[in-house]
Amino acid sequence: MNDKAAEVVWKALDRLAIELPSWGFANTGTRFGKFIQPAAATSIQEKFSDAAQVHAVTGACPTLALHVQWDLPNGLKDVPEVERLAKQFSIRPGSINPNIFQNQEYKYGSVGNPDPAIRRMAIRHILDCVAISEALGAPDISPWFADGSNYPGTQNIRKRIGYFEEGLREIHAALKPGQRLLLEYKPFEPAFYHTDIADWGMALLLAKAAGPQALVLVDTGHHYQAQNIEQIVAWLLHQNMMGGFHFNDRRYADDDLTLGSIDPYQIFRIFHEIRMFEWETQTTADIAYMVDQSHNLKGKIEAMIQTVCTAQELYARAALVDDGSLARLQQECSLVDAEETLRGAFWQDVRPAIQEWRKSRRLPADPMQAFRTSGYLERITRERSEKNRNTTASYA
Ligand code: RM4
Ligand code: MN
Ligand code: MN
Repeated sequence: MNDKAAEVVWKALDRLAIELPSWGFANTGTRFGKFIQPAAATSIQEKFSDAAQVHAVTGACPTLALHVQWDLPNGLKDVPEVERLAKQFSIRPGSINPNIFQNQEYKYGSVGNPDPAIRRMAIRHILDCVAISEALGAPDISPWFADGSNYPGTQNIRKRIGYFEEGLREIHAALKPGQRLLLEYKPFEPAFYHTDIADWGMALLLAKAAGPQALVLVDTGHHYQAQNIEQIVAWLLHQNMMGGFHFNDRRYADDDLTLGSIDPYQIFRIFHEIRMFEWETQTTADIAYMVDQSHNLKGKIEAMIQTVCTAQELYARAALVDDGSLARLQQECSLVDAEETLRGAFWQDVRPAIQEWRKSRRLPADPMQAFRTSGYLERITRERSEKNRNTTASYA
């Protein structure tokens, strides 16, 4: 790779920040049970501590996404504790994720529930999250709605759209300048007949109905097979409605597998769509790049390091696409050459340039190895295994 290309890689990496999910460090499982890991985090302090390890070796993860019910069970009252941990571990709180899917009350939905009292409960919780976001100076509130139904005829879909419009409008009205409401969509699971926000079109229309600070969040695992995700991203960019990503990979459904483990070319194409947009418009897209993965078999911290390194590699490769020539080739309809411009960048080995970038930023050249030799994993395994042994793994 020549110096000019290496410079492009360095510049790209300098601007790529990836947010880690607090829940990615905790014990998680499948719908059949949890696999308990002796080193898994069971407190917010441990989650901050683990995230700080990933940031220490990659330099790319300054923020931690929080799930309010799991990480701030007492709501606003827990803000000082979170601030203390953020300071202690030099990791800022990231997106604030309401939980409107776990309580028994949400059996038939949250903001889309036919019962006004339950809709109120859900809206109140999200309003609390808006207040938490403000208090923490973490501007993105990122709700995922599990709302939907399992059988035809059992719910009035249009009525529920109305409930969502109304509820989201009220929530939007509580936003302060700078705060953003990122609406995530998902086609199915846990609902298997209809999901109230099933795709990007529904999320987009609801965001528009809510107000200008509402945008769409794309979770890469929340699509049907073969859906062209970069096209969705292109549309959202074109509409100035692209708010953030939840990165993960999948083969079948919402598998939450490691980013790029199944289809790295897709993530590359998504990154390139964003870079091309920025190049054409000479603007910077304000997109929150977040990871939403749960590794029940891989070691959690290692899996996160692997994820971040993969994201950096794919982002760097996307940066190597010569957008000027690509634009010209597209205009001329030089199909093979245009495709080769894209594909050629994808096949570049950016790893040596990334290593050099790491060294120049006083980061370990090999983050995984640095983590493995740090002794951190051995220490937390010792400290946490007793507590984890007592964790329930079964459904019953
Ligand atoms: C959902 C969705 C949300 C995440 C929950 C735990 O499938 O991806 O973003 O918060 O899982
Ligand atoms: Mn998600
Ligand atoms: Mn998901």
